[in-house]
Parts: sequence; structure tokens; C-alpha cells
Amino acid sequence: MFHETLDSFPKDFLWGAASAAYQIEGAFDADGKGPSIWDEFTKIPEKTFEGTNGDVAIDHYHRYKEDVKLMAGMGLKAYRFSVSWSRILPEGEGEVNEAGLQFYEDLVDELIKNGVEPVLTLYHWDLPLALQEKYNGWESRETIRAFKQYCELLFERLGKKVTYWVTFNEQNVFTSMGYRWESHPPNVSDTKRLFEANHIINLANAEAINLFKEMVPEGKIGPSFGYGPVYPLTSDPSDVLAAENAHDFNNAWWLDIYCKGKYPVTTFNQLKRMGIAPTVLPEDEELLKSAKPDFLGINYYHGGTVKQNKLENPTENEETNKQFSSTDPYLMQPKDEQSQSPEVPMFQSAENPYLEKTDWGWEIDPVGFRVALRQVFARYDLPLFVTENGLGALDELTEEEEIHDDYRIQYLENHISEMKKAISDGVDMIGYCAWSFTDLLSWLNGYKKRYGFVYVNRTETDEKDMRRIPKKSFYWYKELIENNGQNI
Ligand code: BGP
Repeated sequence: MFHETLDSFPKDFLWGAASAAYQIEGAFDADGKGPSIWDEFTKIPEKTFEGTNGDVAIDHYHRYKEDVKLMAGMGLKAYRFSVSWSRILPEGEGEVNEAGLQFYEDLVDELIKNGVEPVLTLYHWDLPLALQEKYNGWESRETIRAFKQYCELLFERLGKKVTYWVTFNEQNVFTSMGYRWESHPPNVSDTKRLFEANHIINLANAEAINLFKEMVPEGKIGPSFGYGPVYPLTSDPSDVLAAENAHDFNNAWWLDIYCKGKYPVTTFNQLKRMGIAPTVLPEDEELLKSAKPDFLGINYYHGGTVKQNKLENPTENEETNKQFSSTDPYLMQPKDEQSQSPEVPMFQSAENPYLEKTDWGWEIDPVGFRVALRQVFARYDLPLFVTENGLGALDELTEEEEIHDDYRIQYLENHISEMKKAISDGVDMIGYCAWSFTDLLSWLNGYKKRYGFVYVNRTETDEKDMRRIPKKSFYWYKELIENNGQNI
């Protein structure tokens, strides 16, 4: 590119790793915890790989000290984890379960004692089941009230100990999967309900940020968004326009709300024509505009490629169309039946001929990471914190008790190198959390799809001893942290 030498990583750069409560804690009903929507959803036949669920997960609830010790041994600077709402408020609101609060305070204390900066996510998808049953979850404004009580409890208890807070994890992903593709709870396929629920979550996000500013003025808060740059398949202006539409629909639809307090007008008008735009009350606009995040969390796995809508290009092969209108959480497109209307020729997914894929079919695109960071920083002018990035792969434990995950090292190295270039380009970055610290439960893909620096000895069907074994990538990341990425 145009610079010859790269800037160093900032000296206090937060090299971290991430997790989420349901994927690691287990102890699903221990010490007064109430059920979440995931406790129920994973029990529906055929919903998850081999029927896996987080009842036991990797038992982090009982082994957190051992896990934090490993983090300290690695020299990890930051650890992102999420709080399980129903561990603290078993009914989602009302009576508080002190044992739940104590668990997170103990975890935070343990991290701080070991020199690891806690990064706390308030909502990583496990809504208390009671709120789903009582109010229809995020489809009701009652849930905002409950969320505020939950946030207040955590701000009060941990506001002095935790600096970095994430409001919602990948709102784009959990709403689409939950209200459109029926592959997350609440297991619905209805785009009208999707956009209504999504709007309510936007309000909850804004309320949480405003409350935080009052209660934790020294802290930093922001949402973590699953961002993917959108490429046009060709330089045909119609494909370029389709990419604009896809960007608006998949990225700006959330990021504009977070940062500007308003929906992108093009997508809003399109949804209005389709009869599925959210109901926005006058007071909502005021609230959304008032809440300003301090940073943006970016989860990056891959972006997407699009071309003009098939209605404008009727010679296209139907099969190809079907294949790419799949349930990819990072690139959703209007449903087929809805796109039959010629007024909404938004875009259509296409295969990118330049990119390789992981064993699970996710594109591997490190340059896209630099593109993503630059796009978001240029558009919203907020510091960025990469709160997830990593490779899901099939790891093998050798007879010598080793895991030679060179492919993961390669993946991370390539991405971190592009992030360093983005920093040299001028992007303001707080830190980078790889997904994930230990192996953990993949929401839909069981324990086979491993992401961790630390291997956990269990399978879908056999909990074994769940012992922790650092992989080769663990030692690689340790060294990278030690020299602050200067060899990248
Ligand atoms: C993100 C989620 C994480 C994690 C990751 C990997 O969308 O925020 O919780 O699961 O994706 O996803 P998967 O386990 O499906 O490979």
C-alpha cells in the first residue's frame, strides 16, 4: 500500500480473548440461576449439532480460577466475558439472586488480581426465559424496563472495577437468526416482528448507555457489532448499487442508530414499502439521539459479496440464487417472496471467487478486516475495539497431549497484520479480543468447531475430564503479547 513502515501497536493496547456465558459457564441451574431462552431452545430436537446444549458447557462456573490462571500465564491483557442475566435476576426482573452477582464479582476480582482487564458484555443472547414467556421478550417495551434494572445492578456492583462494557453482542445476528431464520430463540420467521423487536433492542441499548453515563462516568461503553464489508461482484454500476444497498441493510441499519440515532433512510423507505418498517414513536427518536457510545466493538469474521437483484437479471440460474440466500448471519438479504416486488430490488448474495473458506464455509478475508476497520472508523469516528475475531477449526489432540494448530496461528497472524496496517492508516484502536480463550460450545455447532487458545477435553457426547491443554497458538499469542505485536 502507500506507507512503507508500519506504526507500532499503542503501548497500552489491550491484547485479549473473549467468551460468552452460555458457551462456557454450564451450571445452568446452580445457586439460584433461572432458565434463559437458550436453556429451552437447545432442547428442541434438531436445533443444534447433535443436540448439544450449555447445561454443563466447559464448566467455567466451577473452574473460573483455573481459567484465569491460564490467562495470567499467557500474559493476557484483557478478557471479554458476558453476564448471564438470569443468574442475577432469575425471573428477569424483581428479586435479585445475590449468588449470581457474587460469582461475577469474584470473577472480576480474580481477573484484576491477575492483571487482566475485564471487558463485560451485558447481553450475549441469553435472555431470561421468564421475560420471553411474560412479555414476548424483545417484542415488548416491558423488557426494556427489566433490562434497565439488570444494568443498574451491575453498574452499581461492578462500575468501580470494570472500565469497558459492551451493551449488546451482535444485535444484527441474534435478531436475524431469532426472528427470521428460526435458528436461534425465539425461533420465529417473521420479518415484521424482527424489525419491531430490533427497534425495541435499539431503545434498550440507548437506555443502558444513558444510565451508564450517569452511574459510571469514568467507564467506557459501546455495542459489539458483527461487521462485514460488502463487495460488489463486478464493476457493473448495478452491482455497485446492490453493494450499497446491502451495506445499508446489513451494517448501517444498526451502526447509524448506534452512532447517529437514526435509521438509514434508503433502507427505512424500502422496509416501509414492504410493510415491515418498525414503529418509531416521536420520543424514541429523542432517546436514540441522546445516547452516544464511547467506542464501537467490532466482531469480524467475514464480509459478503453481492450483485444486482435477480429480478433485474432474469437469466440467472435459480439454483445459484437459492444457494446464496442461505442463513448466513453476516449477510442477510430480503426474503425471496418479498423481493418479488420490483420496487425493492435491493441485492442478491454472490460467491467471491478470490476467497478461501473455513471448514464451516466461512470466507477467510484478512484484507477485508482492514477494509472493515477503516470503513467503520471513517464513517463513525469512534475508537474501535475488536471484540471478536478467530478461526473455528477441527483440532486434534496428539498422543503427546499437544495441539498443532498452525492454521489458527496463520489466520490470526494474517488478521492482526491487517489490523496493524489499519492502525498505520490512522484507525484509533483500543484492543483486540480473539475468539476465544478456551474452546467452548458453538451455539449451533457443538464442541467440534473449536476456536480456543486452550483445548478443552470434551466432545459432544462425552464430557470426559474437561481438562485444559494450551495449544500451540497459546504460546504464539503469549509471545506476541510480550513483544506487543512488533514482529507482525
Ligand atoms: C459470533 C458470536 C460468538 C461465537 C462466534 C463464532 O457470532 O458472537 O458467540 O459463537 O460467532 O460462531 P460459531 O460458534 O457459530 O462458529
